[in-house]
Amino acid sequence: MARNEELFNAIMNGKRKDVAVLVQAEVNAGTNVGTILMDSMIPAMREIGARFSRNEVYVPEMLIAARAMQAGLNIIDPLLTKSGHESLGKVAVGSVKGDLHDIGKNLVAMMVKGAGYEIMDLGVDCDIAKYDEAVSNGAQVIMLSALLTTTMPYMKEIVTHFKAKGSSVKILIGGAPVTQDYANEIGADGYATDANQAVAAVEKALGKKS
Ligand code: B1M
Repeated sequence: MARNEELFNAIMNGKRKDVAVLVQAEVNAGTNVGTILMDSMIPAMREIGARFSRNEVYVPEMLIAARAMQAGLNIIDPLLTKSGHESLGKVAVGSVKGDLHDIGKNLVAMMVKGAGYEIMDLGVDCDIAKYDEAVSNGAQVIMLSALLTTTMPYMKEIVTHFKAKGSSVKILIGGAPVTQDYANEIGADGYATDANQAVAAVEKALGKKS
């Protein structure tokens, strides 16, 4: 599908209600939700970030764009969720301490949930105690999201913490500045560039697929 310019601009301009209407219209027209996300919605977030880097927009504009994006994701969320299936496993997901970005984390949570896993959404600004609690409550995998170069190092602290405890929990990491090399460096069990790959990483970590 070509980019839906109206939807792209509505996200960029933070028009929450318009975004909801436009996403619903695409869904009603039978457009694949992945296509809506990849062709129009995620590019809008990238563009707002690029404009922020060029000092053309500031934090408030990024914030209202994020809220508009979330309004669209709220429509997509139930469509991705499989119903009537037994959970394939328990997965906790959170943005690490100091990081308030949650759009990518929410998207990852939706896709993993849609693939049949039970999601424990820990929210943003998660310290080690939060992940610890999730593991005590049965999480077999924890997914760490970081969007800032300044919050990435906390991922290493989390991995070190669980390794020192001898925990069997699988730790997967992701987020815009995170790389496979970084995952290798800190000893994480896996890395994913996007929400689709995150599903594959969970399946691999739990031995559901080779
Ligand atoms: Co912020 N911000 N922001 N921001 N923000 C970025 C990240 C930035 C790149 C913008 C820029 O300069 N171009 C920059 C970071 C620079 C850096 O660290 N190198 C930045 C900055 C600097 C900041 C502040 C410091 C600004 C300030 O206050 N001066 C501040 C920090 C706040 C904090 O966290 N403590 C800040 C604040 C904010 C808002 C609150 C205004 C808002 C967030 C609102 C919200 O999330 N509810 C915001 C936004 C919206 C952005 C941008 C524009 C968009 C992020 C986004 O939603 N992307 C962003 C620019 C950009 O990313 N190009 C930017 C869309 C989303 C679908 O993609 O999150 O990458 P993403 O997630 C992807 C993958 O990364 C992956 O899958 C997702 C789906 O495909 N993924 C995982 C993510 N997590 C994963 C976990 C996994 C696996 C995959 O686990 C296994």
